[in-house]
Amino acid sequence: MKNQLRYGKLKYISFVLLNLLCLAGANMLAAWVYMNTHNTRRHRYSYADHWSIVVFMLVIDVFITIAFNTLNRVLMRRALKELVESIKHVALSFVLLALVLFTTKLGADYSRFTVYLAYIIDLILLVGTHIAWKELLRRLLKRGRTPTALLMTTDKFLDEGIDTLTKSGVDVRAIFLLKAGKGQSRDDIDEVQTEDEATACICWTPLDRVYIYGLDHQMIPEKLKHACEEMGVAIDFVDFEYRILELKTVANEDPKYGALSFLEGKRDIPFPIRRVYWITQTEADQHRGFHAHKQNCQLLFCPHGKIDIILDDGSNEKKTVTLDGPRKGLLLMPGLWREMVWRESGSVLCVLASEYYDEKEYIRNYDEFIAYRNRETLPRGDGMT
Ligand code: T46
Repeated sequence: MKNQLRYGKLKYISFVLLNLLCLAGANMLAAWVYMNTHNTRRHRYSYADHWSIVVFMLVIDVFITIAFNTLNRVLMRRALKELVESIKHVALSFVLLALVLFTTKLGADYSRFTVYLAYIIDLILLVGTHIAWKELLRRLLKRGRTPTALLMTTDKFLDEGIDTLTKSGVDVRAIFLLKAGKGQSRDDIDEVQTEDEATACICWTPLDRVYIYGLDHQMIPEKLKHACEEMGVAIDFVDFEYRILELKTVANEDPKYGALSFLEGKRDIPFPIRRVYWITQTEADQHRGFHAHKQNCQLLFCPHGKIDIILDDGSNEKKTVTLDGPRKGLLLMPGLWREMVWRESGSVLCVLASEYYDEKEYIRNYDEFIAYRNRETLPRGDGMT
């Protein structure tokens, strides 16, 4: 995250300055009100004291802002949270100032009324300007720029994801990579590795969108979703309908010992595995399937034999993927109509699924499927790739 702090500090400074402005303005107003309502005691009012208190208040404000970090995640705070944080901020600085005022001679000369009033006005200005400024700052940071994005993907689909987004005119500012071991990464784009880093990136970087590529929605961390919601950053899926995967295989030097293929949870499968099932003892030329899933993501493979998977996205064009060995996997996202044809008797079809079995999640009628495709904005790019 090379650039994250740069943006962060900039935004942070703008809020520190706002705080100071609010406090200075509040103090002026309070003094003005005081002078116009306490004419008889005007002679007791010392400008020198006034200014020393103003300076003191401002120093306290900077101290609170930095030391107690009251502006932490200020861009993420909603109105109510903003109010609570501002009350905390004002109360703290009031207590600090009160401690000094009431133990020095200043307390006698300078009206406490002015101090109370200054803090009340400060609180109102603080909440009002912060809320307005947050919105304005977000707009200013986004104005006239190429749309910027954080791309969440796995290292398997990284280059593909960046290419797809770049071609559509999106500037990929950062990547949140779910790494499969050593994995690839990119030197030219900042990389976040933890949920916290990704959340911070959303708060501090002027992003327009988070794009998810090749991952199921269940892989998006709650924290990230929440941050996007708070920051008004949309989450979009740039996805594919299916992918043919080469499954990791360890072949023995002596072929008579065979080969071992394997799949590893998050590393190879972009969804949480909730179910595993397999179809056996099917005779050649038998057809199964004829349905689509609304939510279920799957990884299909055929460790033994040969099976054709015919995929239909509701357009006229159908695609056939032949699973004919243990090294080949087919990653299927929801929303595709499929038909399986057994090309060899006894071929075995194994499936890893993201959902528990739920008949309501199936679409088994083709007309319904077409209506579903037309109705639903599927969370992915257009068509089968
Ligand atoms: C898919 C293709 C590749 C269960 O009770 N639990 C289960 O987990 C599954 C998968 C099925 N069933 C029942 C439902 C039916 O009464 O088993 C029966 C046969 O299922 P279905 O006709 O859906 O089988 P296929 O071969 O047409 O489809 C299966 C999967 O259902 C489907 O998700 O994508 O394999």
